[in-house]
Amino acid sequence: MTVFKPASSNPSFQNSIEDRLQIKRLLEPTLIISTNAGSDVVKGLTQRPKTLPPRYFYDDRGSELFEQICELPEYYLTRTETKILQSYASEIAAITGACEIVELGSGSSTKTRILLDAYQKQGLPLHYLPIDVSAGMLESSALSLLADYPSLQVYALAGTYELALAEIEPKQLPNRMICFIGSTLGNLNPQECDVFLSQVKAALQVGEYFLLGVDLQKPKHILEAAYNDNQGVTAAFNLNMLEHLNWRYEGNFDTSQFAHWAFYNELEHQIEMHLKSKRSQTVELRTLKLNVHFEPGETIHTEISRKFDLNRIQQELKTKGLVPQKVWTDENQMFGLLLCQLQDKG
Ligand code: AVJ
Repeated sequence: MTVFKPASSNPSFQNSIEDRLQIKRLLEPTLIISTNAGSDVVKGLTQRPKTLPPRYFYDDRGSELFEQICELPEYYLTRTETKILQSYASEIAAITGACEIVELGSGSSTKTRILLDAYQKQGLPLHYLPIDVSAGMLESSALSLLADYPSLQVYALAGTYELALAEIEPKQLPNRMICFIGSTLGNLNPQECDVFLSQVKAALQVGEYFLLGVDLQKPKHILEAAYNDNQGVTAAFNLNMLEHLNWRYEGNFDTSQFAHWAFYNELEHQIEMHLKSKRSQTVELRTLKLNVHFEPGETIHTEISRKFDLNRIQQELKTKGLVPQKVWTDENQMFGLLLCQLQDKG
């Protein structure tokens, strides 16, 4: 269901914010009940060890908590990637030229502003297609961007990457760049990563671009501090997933009976986040007709956050026809930004 007003037919007239905004919801609550959505939760909570998909972090509250994480002194990722973007955004705009900026997991779109500024400076048209599972976040960030960029057009999609990548509107500009920044790729295990990159490839035409931000491998103490902050914001973010399930599936998780647990798995080069049951307890999710029993100390695995090797990820992208054109990093090689071009569809 799309609700928007047709753009003004008089081009000399400055279009209002509503005229420049489209939001399409691929995740309506009714749709969720009528399809088999939630089956991922049932599957995750009935296996051993228990798991939940990380996208359940991002209800409106979770998206806000993530914004707070980005500001934490221990969480170097956002700050570092922002610096890299500030240094190279004009180069990115020069390479891609006029292009639609599709952003997966756009959140608050704060870093996107750096790109928009660069395109605007070069006199390029601004078409932005943010995709996020949090519709509230999408709407508020789109409105704030539209107020600040008078020529910006926003076509927002509320939904999962998979749904959204298959639903992107026909292109109105010569080129397209799919942006996946913030190291969200790290949430996918190697197999899911492979599937995802194939979906990106399928959504692009030869000659189009993929901008990828990845967190790089580094000493354990730095990584573990970033996921166990002193103020407990990451713990609140992890626990909020249970509140989200309570809301979405009429659950009765008591978050005071679970604890945040995050560590770096050096063998797999990944941060793992879990929620640990403080006691024996049974939780009900009414909508899903599911009762879940927890032993004391039993865990739910909520997230992996993989840390990448710049050479390896470049190789992997190449096997998908996504050939890195430019690879940038910060002075301490904490974070990497790669601009790839799709060179073959084969
Ligand atoms: C948004 C997936 C990149 O893995 O660092 C932050 C999410 N989890 N703190 C990350 C997250 C815990 C974040 N990503």
